[in-house]
Amino acid sequence: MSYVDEVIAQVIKENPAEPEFHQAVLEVLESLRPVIEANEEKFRRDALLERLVNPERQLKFRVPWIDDNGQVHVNTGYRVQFNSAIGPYKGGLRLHPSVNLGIIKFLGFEQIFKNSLTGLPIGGGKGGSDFDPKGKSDREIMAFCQSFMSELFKYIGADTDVPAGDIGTGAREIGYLYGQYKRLKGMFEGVLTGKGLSFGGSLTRTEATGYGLLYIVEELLKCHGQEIAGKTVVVSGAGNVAIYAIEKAQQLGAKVLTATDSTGWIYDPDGIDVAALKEIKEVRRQRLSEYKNYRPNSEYHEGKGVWSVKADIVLPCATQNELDLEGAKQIVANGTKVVAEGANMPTTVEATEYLQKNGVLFLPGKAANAGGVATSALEMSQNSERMSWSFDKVDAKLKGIMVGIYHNIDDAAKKYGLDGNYVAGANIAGFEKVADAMNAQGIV
Ligand code: NDP
Ligand code: 2IT
Repeated sequence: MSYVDEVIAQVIKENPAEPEFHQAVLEVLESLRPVIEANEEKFRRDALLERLVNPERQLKFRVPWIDDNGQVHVNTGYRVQFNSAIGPYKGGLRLHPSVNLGIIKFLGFEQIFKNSLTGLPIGGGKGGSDFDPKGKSDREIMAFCQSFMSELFKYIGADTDVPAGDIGTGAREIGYLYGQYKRLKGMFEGVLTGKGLSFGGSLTRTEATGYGLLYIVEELLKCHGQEIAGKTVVVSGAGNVAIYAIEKAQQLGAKVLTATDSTGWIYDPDGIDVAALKEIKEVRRQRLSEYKNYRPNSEYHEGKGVWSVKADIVLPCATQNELDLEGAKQIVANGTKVVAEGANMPTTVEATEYLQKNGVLFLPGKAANAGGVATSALEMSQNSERMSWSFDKVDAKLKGIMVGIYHNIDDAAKKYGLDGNYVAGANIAGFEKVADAMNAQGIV
């Protein structure tokens, strides 16, 4: 059996009931075959892949908190510190009822390669909890965040592990988490990113993932003799990534037709009204069905179905495995030219293969949504030098990073004869830097 196949078999055997983690590992290791097979004996002797797929450390802890009626609840908290070869662990905290260890491991594993692709010194990690922030009062959110941090603070720090936002964790949650960390540690340090601007946050971090997604799509199109202006776009999600992807797409002259949340989706033939979307989601924390009150010409549909809308560009920005084979077939039939992942692993393996085989230019999340974590690393730099950079300075750096990522993954794919396979290119380019650092640091 080849070394890659041996490690895939081990991962499946040793991590039962973690299908998302298997999916993420399989995708990366399949891409790495040409790299590993060129030097198989050395990789096998050093157990490089076993070290890569086993987190350096995984923490699981109890999070008790009291609701507004005096009832005590107990959630489970996680932090997976996956790989620190190139820098402190870095990655978000997801608060969603679906969270379990396998989901945090898939996200932490992806983060290793994504963070490497940014070119900045950040390792891979992820955390979160099965706590559901929906429908909770501000006081309940604060109670949860304080309890979560009362355990997590022992294991993180500005030079060891720097968490940030993800699904269900936005500016409000980061504020409460930061306040509790500072209180317990007695230290004002850049231990979280996505902080408020009044206490060490970076301009552009809120916008960064969505804006970065459009910057890399812009470069992809440019290298294929096209531009974003005049294109139609389908977006899924209505959270942080989706909102700022829609905003930047429209600034660049595209028309975004859709957004989704977990209950349904909207279609606006005149282009999504971003101000209305922000009001509904960021301020009022309401369902998307409210959008019709702002835009009578729009449609609201319960449930799924957004991939049936015809567009030139499709940007899945909600959650893992939301775009399946059936959706991919609709997208191809609609003549879509580009699919770029704003979310982490939103496209199933079968859907990805179908899109690639049918000539769709496909950018994987590791590359396409790396703008968020890259800007988090810029926030860390600003905190270290006790400075704040202007919006334009951070935005220009973000754009430079996204353009750089596109060429890095394009070159890596070409180097192995896989021209246009950006999945392989991202996995290979991300891996090469991490593997080099792991080799140089000996068996640790
Ligand atoms: P938010 O919580 O701000 O928004 C998530 C959006 O996706 C909401 O509209 C939510 O709907 C929807 N959603 C979440 N889970 C599901 C589900 N199981 N089924 C259907 N819809 C769902 O999160 P973000 O925008 O921050 O994150 C979106 C994606 O982008 C995630 O995959 C995340 O890992 C990834 N990402 C985020 C980055 C960041 O900087 N925030 C950086 C890079 C990647 P509802 O409100 O109804 O639950
Ligand atoms: O998936 C991701 O890259 C994020 N949720 C952002 C992580 C970060 O540390 O900014």
